[in-house]
Amino acid sequence: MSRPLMISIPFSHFCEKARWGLERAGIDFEEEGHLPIFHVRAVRRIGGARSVPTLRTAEGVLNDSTEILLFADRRAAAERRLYPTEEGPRREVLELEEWFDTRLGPDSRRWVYSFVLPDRSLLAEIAGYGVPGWEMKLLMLGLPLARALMRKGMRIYPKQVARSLATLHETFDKVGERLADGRRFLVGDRLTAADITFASLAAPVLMPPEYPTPMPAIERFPAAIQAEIRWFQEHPAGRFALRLYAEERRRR
Ligand SMILES: N[C@@H](CCC(=O)N[C@@H](CS)C(=O)NCC(=O)O)C(=O)O
Repeated sequence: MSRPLMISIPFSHFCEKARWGLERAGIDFEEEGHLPIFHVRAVRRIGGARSVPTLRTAEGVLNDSTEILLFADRRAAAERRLYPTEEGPRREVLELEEWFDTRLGPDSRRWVYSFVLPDRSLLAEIAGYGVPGWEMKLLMLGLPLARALMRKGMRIYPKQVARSLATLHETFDKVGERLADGRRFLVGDRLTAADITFASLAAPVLMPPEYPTPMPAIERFPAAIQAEIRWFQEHPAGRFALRLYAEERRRR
């Protein structure tokens, strides 16, 4: 079979997590990008369920970013592995990954969409990269409907957005506490899936310059949002994720 095919929403942070893991592990794969809503048809076409990233491999279809990282890990050379082989540290990495996947990922997405979704030109700038032009045209034509569907799907409502922002602060504080002893990585002395997951799922609130799809200049946002982004960027956990992007995020 040909090389693995990843269906993505290119700017999605869960897709970035999978992309980073696959690239880090040295897996040669193809990426097919779509806009939200349009991704569903592409995912179904390769036998997936609904969400992205979805990876078609010779062994079957993987419908979850952690499954994709585990797949990449099994094929990686020893020095590129994403999970420790020792039982204790491996469990620790998987637990951190699960925590970031279930809290940080949805929280950062909800908070960022709350100010990007209403702004047509910001949305076009962020979402238009690496997707068919006709999808972008249709999305812009049907923007009120698309916004309503996305708000409902991700529960982007004021109360939920405020709660997500508070939880983001707590998550950063907890990660910061873990890093307070000066460690370079979350588990052990080398990059693991826990680091990749934290950095990529935190990226929407940090806007690292190395993120593979365009990030708007933060001056584009209202002052209160800029202040929040600076808080994240200057937090020890934020500085940690930005360092990982600067030092470890090498593109193919
Ligand atoms: N647990 C999943 C979550 C992935 C996820 O939430 N993907 C979003 C994009 S960021 C998505 O596909 N949302 C649209 C949908 O579910 O149809 C994973 O780790 O892969």
